[in-house]
Formats: sequence, structure tokens, C-alpha cells
Amino acid sequence: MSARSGRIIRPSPRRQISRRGIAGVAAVAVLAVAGAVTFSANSAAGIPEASLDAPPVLVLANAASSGPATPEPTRVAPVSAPAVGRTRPPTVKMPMSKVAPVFSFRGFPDDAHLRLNGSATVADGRLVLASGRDRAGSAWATTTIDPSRSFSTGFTFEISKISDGIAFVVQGRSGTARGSSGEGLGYGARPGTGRPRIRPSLAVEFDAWPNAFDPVDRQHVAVTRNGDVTRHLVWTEPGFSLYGRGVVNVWIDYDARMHRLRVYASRKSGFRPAEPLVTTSVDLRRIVGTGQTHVGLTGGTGITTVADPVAAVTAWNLKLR
Ligand SMILES: [Ca+2]
Repeated sequence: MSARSGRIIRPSPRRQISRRGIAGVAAVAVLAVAGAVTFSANSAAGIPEASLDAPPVLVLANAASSGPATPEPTRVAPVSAPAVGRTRPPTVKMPMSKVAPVFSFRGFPDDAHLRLNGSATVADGRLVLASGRDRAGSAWATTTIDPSRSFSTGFTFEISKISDGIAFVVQGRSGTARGSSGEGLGYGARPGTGRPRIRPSLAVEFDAWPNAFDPVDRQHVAVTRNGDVTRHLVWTEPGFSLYGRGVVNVWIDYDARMHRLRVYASRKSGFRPAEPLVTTSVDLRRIVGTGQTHVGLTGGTGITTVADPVAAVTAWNLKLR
């Protein structure tokens, strides 16, 4: 959201009441995929459990590690999603498999294995992407991935009060890449900020604040490319609020062979919907190139606020297929 842009879509009477005097928090979860890299287990186990078409599998890692990346475990075991924050995360039982994980954060005791930019920080076991007025942050895993590989990622996020949104981003730019606050959602560009959008990139945005350029005057989940928050490759309404008390559970699957991206989301702990919210055809290599590909999350807050919204991620994992 941005009063500066002068393009705010007026919400319905109900939304006007809920938004009045409230800051916009743009939380963008961005997954950046760059470079052909063999993943090693990094941090801890995350939530929701990443899963592709095959049953989800996760290699346990040292969640509390503050040192260098731990060696990749040789054991693949069923994992119960950990409790993070106030909301109990979903529990997923997994069969034995040889699928290798890339990383898994069971909460965020510190910033190990992360590259934080802008307002991004870790606090109270959470990865806070943006907190307060007019902020933008990005967090990239220190482990990059190969965009020619299929992957699955899962994470939980929470946006305390109405705001712009959150995004999951895969980008081939750098570990310091960051977009604008407000409608930039931490990965796109907002006029007047002087901050470029992240490109090349592919983003799955969870946009809680409709702007004039957005496809609908309501909250939506969409896929965008090259940091262009005004053009949506595909979008839909989630059917639940992206902000407010409790976490949103997200699963994103990318099939490199079929060039297919699927996004699932739920407010119900441990429940992965059978049907994806959005499905689209994308070839990551054609979008981000074949170099180092970063995966991460971004978020931001708007400028019209009297309160302090917080956009945070409580757990995150990713594995290659
Ligand atoms: Ca928006």
C-alpha cells in the first residue's frame, strides 16, 4: 500500500473500517533459485513440510546450529513439524526416501545460514521480514540451488495486521537483493523509492493489500516475474485472510521437467489442501538463468500506519527432487 502512489484501491466499507489508520505490511515470501549447487543440510526442520508429487521427505538437521552448515545427515526420518511461536505448526509424517533436503529451519534462533537485508532480522524465534512503518526486508538462504532441478518448499508466515503482503522468491541477482516497501513487497519496485525491483526472479506473492494495478480489489495469491508487482502470471483469491492472528501454511512445488509451479496454502495447521491455489507453467531456467540462484522470502510494510504491523516467517524448509 502506498499513499504516495496515489493509486490505492478503495476497499469495501468493511475493509475501510479494518484498514483505517493501519499500517501496511508488505510481507513477501520470495524464493530465489540460482546456480547448480549440491545442497547440504543447513539448519533445522521447517514447516509446512515441502513436498512435490512424491510423498514429502525431510532430512533432519541441527535446528539450533549457529555455526557453519552441518554436514548432510545420512538419516532420513519422519518429521513432526515443530511448534513455533504461538501457533502449533502442522504435523506431517514422511516415509523413508532418498530425497535430499537443502535446508530446513525449525524456527529461527539466530540468523545462521541466512543473508538478511533491509529490515529483515530474527527476533523471538521468527524471521521478521518487516516490522513497523514503511519497511522492506529480504532474507536469502546462504545455500543456493540449481534452477534446473525440481524442488519443494514449505513455510509458515504471519502478518499481524493488514498490510501489503509476503512473497516467496527465486532470484538470480545476488544475496543482497531487496525491493521496495509497501506494494513492492520487498521484491518489487515502488515509484519514488529509487530502489530497483529484483530481477531476474520468480515470486509467489501473498498480497493482502490490493493496489490499483492488482488484479482484484481483495487479497490474492499470485505468481510474478522479474519483480514486476503489476503483472501477474496467475492469481487467485485465497479464501481466507492473509493477515491476522495465526499463521498461514504454504507449500510450493516446482516440477523442472514439466515446467510446472503449484502453490498450496491453508490456515488450518497440518492441512495441505488437495488442490493447489494456483498452478502455472514456468521454466525457471529461462527466467533466472543458469547461474547461482538464490531462494528467499521478502516482506514490507506500508506508509499509512498508526500501529506497527509485523510480517514474519516462523519456519521454512526446502528440498530438491
Ligand atoms: Ca498489493
